[in-house]
Amino acid sequence: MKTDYDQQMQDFLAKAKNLGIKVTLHSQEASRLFEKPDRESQRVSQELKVKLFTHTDTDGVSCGVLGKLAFKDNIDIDYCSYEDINEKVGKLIDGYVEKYDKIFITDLSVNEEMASAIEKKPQYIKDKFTLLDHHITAEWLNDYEWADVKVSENGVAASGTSLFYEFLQKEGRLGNQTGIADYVELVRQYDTWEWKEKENYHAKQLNDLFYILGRERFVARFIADCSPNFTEAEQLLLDIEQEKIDRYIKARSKDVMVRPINEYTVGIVYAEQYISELGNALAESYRQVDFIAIVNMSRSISYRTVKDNINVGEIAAFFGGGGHQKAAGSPILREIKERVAEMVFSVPVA
Ligand SMILES: [Mn+2]
Repeated sequence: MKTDYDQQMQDFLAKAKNLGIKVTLHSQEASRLFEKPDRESQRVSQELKVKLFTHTDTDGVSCGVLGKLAFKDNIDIDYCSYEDINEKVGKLIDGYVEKYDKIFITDLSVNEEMASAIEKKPQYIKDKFTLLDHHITAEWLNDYEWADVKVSENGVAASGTSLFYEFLQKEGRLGNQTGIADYVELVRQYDTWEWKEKENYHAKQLNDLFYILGRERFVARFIADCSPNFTEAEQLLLDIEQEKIDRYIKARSKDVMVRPINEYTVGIVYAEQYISELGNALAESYRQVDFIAIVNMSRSISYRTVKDNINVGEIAAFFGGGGHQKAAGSPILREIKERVAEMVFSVPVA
């Protein structure tokens, strides 16, 4: 892969030679321009400047870990939600796309408007993009050459991290770091909720550890050692956390409002923490509802169901979001937050 600059230089040198002009090159520059193609591609791969847009959950952030392992300091990572991904990608393509050789979007997707904005760019810019997602609501993106959306592979449910891992492996960009395959598999099992069926609590605890450590510490921990075997200190933190989770679920369970939404009966609850765990626990205990909607006013709405005839991905899509059949999410618009704030203070409570 030649850069535009290299091509221009080589054209210039060829012209100069034809005209009989002697051009003296700095030796480093000369060897760089006249390297054999295989060495050249090695050089480019080392210097490749990479941008990654990825999701903010354990699966998305683990794509960040893999990106760091593969590209070291040459990767800039932007953790995004469904609310800001399009704006961020838009800013990149209109402003600083030239800065990067490769742009990944993992574990979440752009909307139609942004997809066609990418598609309208010249081929060399489109070629920089690789979108890897596993959400069924993003399958339409497979019409684009630069997108690869796979919900499952060979009958195994995929996750953002498992897709990115496979991609990087194929490209030969990862070494064989101890435990990396185990780490990726646990992230996949958690994200696809397969851990539940397999009763693989290690996967669940890895996700808990992500929330305990926070994004920066989690990334640093797994870059340094991607083995998912917990240290003694990590295990203690996890035990303390589990006690907190159990208490939180018990308290939130008492606050569920059962309401009709469209043709469904829904259990609605306000909560900000332990969303997946809470959603699952409530869906298990409120058997009379079709699904659980967890409203986190400061962020978004999460949908969970344990019923096979309900597809919360479709319901979330109806409210401007997306996701899977049993777990999905949609944003809360600023306008709605403002309306709720007005309502909260419109009725004085004696
Ligand atoms: Mn995911």
